[in-house]
Amino acid sequence: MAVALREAFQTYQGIWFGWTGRVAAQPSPEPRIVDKGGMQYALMDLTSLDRQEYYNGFANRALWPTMHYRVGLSDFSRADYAGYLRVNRTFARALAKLVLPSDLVWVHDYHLIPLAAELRPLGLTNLIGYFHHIPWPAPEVLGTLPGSTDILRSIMDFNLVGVQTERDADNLRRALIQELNAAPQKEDVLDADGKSICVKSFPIGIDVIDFQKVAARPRPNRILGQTIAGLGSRKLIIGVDRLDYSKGIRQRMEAYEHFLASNLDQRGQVTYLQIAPTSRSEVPEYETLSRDVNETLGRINGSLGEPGWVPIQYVTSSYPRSLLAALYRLARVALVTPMRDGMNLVAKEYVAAQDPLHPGVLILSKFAGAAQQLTGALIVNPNDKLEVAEAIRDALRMSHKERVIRWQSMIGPLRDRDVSWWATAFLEELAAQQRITATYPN
Ligand code: GDG
Repeated sequence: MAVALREAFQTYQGIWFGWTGRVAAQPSPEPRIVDKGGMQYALMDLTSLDRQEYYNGFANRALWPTMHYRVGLSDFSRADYAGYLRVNRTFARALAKLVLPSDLVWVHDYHLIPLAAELRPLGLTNLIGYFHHIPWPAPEVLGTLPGSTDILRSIMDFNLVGVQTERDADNLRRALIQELNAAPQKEDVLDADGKSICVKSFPIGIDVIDFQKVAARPRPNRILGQTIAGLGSRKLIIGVDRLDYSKGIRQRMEAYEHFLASNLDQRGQVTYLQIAPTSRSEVPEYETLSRDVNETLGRINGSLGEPGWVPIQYVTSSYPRSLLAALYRLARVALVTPMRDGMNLVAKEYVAAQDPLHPGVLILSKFAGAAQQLTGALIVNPNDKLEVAEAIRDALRMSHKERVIRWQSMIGPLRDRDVSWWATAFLEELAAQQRITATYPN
């Protein structure tokens, strides 16, 4: 996402406003202005209580699981929710001083849903857009989260809400109609509480040309050399995900185990490399996940491995982008099987990184937003281990001709809807909205 936004900033002038990711005992209420790499940043620290309640708490332990349909993992607390609102208010007060009357304000992701509702009472009538990077769940699922009606009410203070897929847009529109009695108007516009909002899908893309270049000419790297040497004639299967329960890493390992159990001739012939950089390690559910994945990994490698062959290679450190691109290109198969995902950029990066003459095969979950666009992938239900195991077998056996046809069907649409298309489409749509005229009480 950061790569995508940096791209947008090269085209449009702007200030990037946000949290430094750091905590301070007494953070300044004024943002620190930093110029770096041709961009201007306005950055704020938070207190450790803010980080606990706002970031680790409501955003990552309540909103994130609910939005990913994991209602059972969602842990709502009123204190966390109050912290979420408090930090959004702090951000709004600092940001309001930087915004000029003609500026467009583009807000990103679920940490900042109430930001427009906090900015409006400060007198901002600017066009404010919000892009939601993660899934927007069905209204019945969102409705399980306490505070969700307030969240929907605060959404109405944006002029434009962008989501990844038409499925997400439909879910949000239905929630606004059901919970706020919103009235649908022309073309994706709904009215409620005397306000108007446009809800539309803008599938995020990647910088396809740059990724192709990097993959074709990677920087020399020790790990790449070792991987190539270690593979020998074996085929490589790759998975790349933040270590997150939404990504289905444990389930994927079990599907691969199924594949090895039902295709004995493949033992020793393939290697599955899972790159899973640790994330949100302060959130207890992520600790549990890490333990589960390690146990599954140990069991599979212990029971199926042989001297000289480890079925699954697993790394939790983050690799440089150039190495990642080269590994994608080396892999005959990519396993991208999230249980839910707004889009999933790894799927797009894998396709972009392939050698056009010898492309690999993408196995993609039907619950990733990317499945709406990448129809040349083998589309699977990640809950069905047998189906995923069969897809692995089919991908490894797939003829050269079919691999090329499938890849060609995906690369064109990826190029047409790259990251520049995404940023431009969103900003043009935002600029085309009508400014609000209502005044808000202070
Ligand atoms: C959210 C939504 C939506 C991963 N490991 C390494 C590394 N990565 C990079 C990948 C990719 C990015 O991180 C992950 O993007 P995803 O889209 O797969 O997933 P989230 O982080 O959950 O992102 C998602 C996205 O926002 C954008 O809207 O698609 O649905 O959940 O770019 O390459 N990069 C490097 N080393 C690693 O080890 N350099």
